[in-house]
Amino acid sequence: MALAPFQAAADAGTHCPYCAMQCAMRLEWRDGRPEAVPRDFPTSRGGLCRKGWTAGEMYAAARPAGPLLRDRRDAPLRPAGWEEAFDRIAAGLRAAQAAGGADAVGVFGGGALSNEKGYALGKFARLVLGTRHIDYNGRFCMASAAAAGGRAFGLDRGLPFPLSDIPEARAILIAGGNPAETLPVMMQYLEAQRAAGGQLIVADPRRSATAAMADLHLQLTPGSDAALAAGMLHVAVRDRLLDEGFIAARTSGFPAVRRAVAAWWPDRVERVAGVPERLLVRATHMLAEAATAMILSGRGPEQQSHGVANALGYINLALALGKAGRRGCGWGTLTGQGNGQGGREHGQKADQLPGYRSILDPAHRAAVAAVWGVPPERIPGAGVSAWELLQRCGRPDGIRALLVHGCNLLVAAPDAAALRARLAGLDLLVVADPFLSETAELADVVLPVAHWAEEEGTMTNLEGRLLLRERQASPPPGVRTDLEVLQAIAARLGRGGLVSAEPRAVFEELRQASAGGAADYAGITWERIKAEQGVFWPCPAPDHPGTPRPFESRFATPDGRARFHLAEHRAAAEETDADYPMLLTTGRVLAHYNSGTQTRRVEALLQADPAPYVEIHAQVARGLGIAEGEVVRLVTRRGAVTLPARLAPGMRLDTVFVPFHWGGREAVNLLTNPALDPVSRIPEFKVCAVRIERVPPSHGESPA
Ligand SMILES: Nc1nc2c(c(=O)[nH]1)N[C@H]1C(S)=C(S)[C@@H](COP(=O)(O)OP(=O)(O)OC[C@H]3O[C@@H](n4cnc5c(=O)[nH]c(N)nc54)[C@H](O)[C@@H]3O)O[C@H]1N2
Ligand SMILES: Nc1nc2c(c(=O)[nH]1)N[C@H]1C(S)=C(S)[C@@H](COP(=O)(O)OP(=O)(O)OC[C@H]3O[C@@H](n4cnc5c(=O)[nH]c(N)nc54)[C@H](O)[C@@H]3O)O[C@H]1N2
Ligand code: SF4
Ligand SMILES: [Mo]
Repeated sequence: MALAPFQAAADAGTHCPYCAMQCAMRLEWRDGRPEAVPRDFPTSRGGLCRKGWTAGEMYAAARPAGPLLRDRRDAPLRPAGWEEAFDRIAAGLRAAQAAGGADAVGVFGGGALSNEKGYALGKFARLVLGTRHIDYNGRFCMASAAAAGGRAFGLDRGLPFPLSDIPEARAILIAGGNPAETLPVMMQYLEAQRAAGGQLIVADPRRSATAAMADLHLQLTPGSDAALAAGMLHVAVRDRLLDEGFIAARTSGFPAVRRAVAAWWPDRVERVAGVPERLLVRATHMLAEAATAMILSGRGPEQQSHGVANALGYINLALALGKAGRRGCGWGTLTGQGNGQGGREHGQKADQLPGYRSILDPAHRAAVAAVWGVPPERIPGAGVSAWELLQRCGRPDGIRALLVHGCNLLVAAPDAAALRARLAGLDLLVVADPFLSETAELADVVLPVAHWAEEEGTMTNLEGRLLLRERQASPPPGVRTDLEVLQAIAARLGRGGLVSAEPRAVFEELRQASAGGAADYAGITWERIKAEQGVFWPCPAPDHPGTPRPFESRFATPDGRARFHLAEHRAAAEETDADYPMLLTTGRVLAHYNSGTQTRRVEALLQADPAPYVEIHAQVARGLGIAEGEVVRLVTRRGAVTLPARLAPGMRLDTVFVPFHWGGREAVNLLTNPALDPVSRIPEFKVCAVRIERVPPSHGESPA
């Protein structure tokens, strides 16, 4: 099922299918095979990482040639026509809602979807299905940073400055991010910063590739970021490093935070976070004494049951040092997914309407209802967060039918065994995916959809810059686009007029629906994106230049001041004990992307990292009698996984690390803790208690 080149304009380009760098590229055809070639662009500047270079090879992989359908729960998937698949879906949705009401169906989206798809999915859920139950995988990703940024600055804009400002920071603290592997093409900006004499501090329990290049590595205990940040602020107060002028002129709420951090003596921080006083003091002075500094947050501090407090702790530090709201300074979160930024703005979230509006605010509801041409009462209320939505699945009084676009739940969500049972209890599971993911394998109906280079659409990168992906290839016959799928299901349910299958028409509607909202796209056109190499939101009018630095003169709060928040350290939801004496943390490697659906289908990437493994400190391994490559069993309160050990001298003695890109019995999410942050509802992917067991040789599998 080879792809055919699409007769695109000579200057038509796209952006990488993976991370939020969205490096610029085009597909060229060599010997009939698509090959990714970098394009010049102000962000990626001609760069691509290994995943970007090999992106074209994804299309060599097998894909379903048409819909697949299961006649009974225990029957195998069989090929079906589109009409039959749509009939089955429409009948299943009607039956679920007849039995359990409008909210008996759920929709699950993702941050890989274009702005148009994310927007259309939100509208489809609210108006076509009339359900309040929609949420998306960004809840596993950016939710804590988004909540913290919104609270402190009045606006969640991942990076409140363009990447090109990074070299202007004299010091940078990266808190729990590993861009050397997760945003490799961004490293040129950090390298330029270093070349200009700037300093880099990394807070990470592992000596990650990024930590290895830092001037200072704070190797904190997983789950202790709020304590570390409070300790740094304590030192700043003690050593008179505060920017009192900035605090007075541009912030509110400092006195209470100042009182709270008084209790975070360096020796207490050392006990809780494991960072020695000497390093704590040095890091604080490095940040404070630099003329300009940035704090960049990754998923390390954010994917925790206290993820919002952790993020707010680092924001407090940036504000107290006066390192925000001016050139070369700021707290920012490194958005992960290709459209992780746009995907969290336009209504895929349970409590959100387009343009970052609230579904609970009567004025916001009225504004969006007017664009949608419905009375505001037609828009349902707020639903529940991603994990809570999944918990309701397969229960008679809960969600009976679920539509998934853009998430491989069985690999990406925590406590995967419990989740599998919930999904198996559904009356109808529909998965739209370009590939047969682990979750699609469990579905009643699989809809093969076009993706990335086969379609056009807009994405919003980690800087808040809108980008245009132009079509590079024709999708295989038998494949439809997500928008065509939504349109067809809507038509079956008698509401076809509500959703357009044309990306450009959807974007035009999104412009209107976002107008006047915080993430205002009203002034952005596809022509402008192309001519100006991206446009930064908010951009309320066609003659507005766009906003690369939204906080330069004032923050987005009503009074224009950034707000300090109490950011109390609290222990992780699960602490170590005699049965589970170590900590497990999880994350990424360079060669694979998220649930691995895409990168595990690219030969070069699979060769680079063919299978998961557990990183253990060499000394700990020696103590347990474990040799390099030997298979060990990791056991948590939720499950057990058997993996080969990699002895890593850069681990903490109390912590092991497993990448999460694999499914089946090797999925680390069989082990992780679904404890949620009270505000962001993000699960605690980054810390749980684990036991390591040696596997007697007779039971061991040979390491992959
Ligand atoms: N190669 C590759 N690149 C990707 C992705 C991918 O899957 N593969 N995914 C994309 C997506 S969706 C995202 S969200 C980003 C994620 O990008 P990152 O946030 O950079 O990635 P992670 O590996 O999840 O976590 C970063 C670091 O947090 C550390 N960490 C663990 N626990 C703690 C803690 O308690 N405190 C602190 N301070 N650090 C901790 C881990 O050791 C890890 O090195 O990457 C994007 N880019
Ligand atoms: N243990 C642990 N678990 C984690 C994390 C962690 O650090 N540790 N990180 C979490 C984070 S940050 C994230 S973002 C998630 C990511 O995990 P997932 O949500 O699973 O994300 P992906 O693997 O990027 O993509 C999911 C699916 O979308 C499909 N897809 C791609 N483009 C399209 C499209 O245009 N339309 C449709 N319909 N489908 C498409 C892909 O083929 C893939 O099967 O995992 C989370 N899970
Ligand atoms: S850095 Fe991200 S966007 Fe750029 S080529 Fe690599 S995976 Fe693609
Ligand atoms: Mo993510």
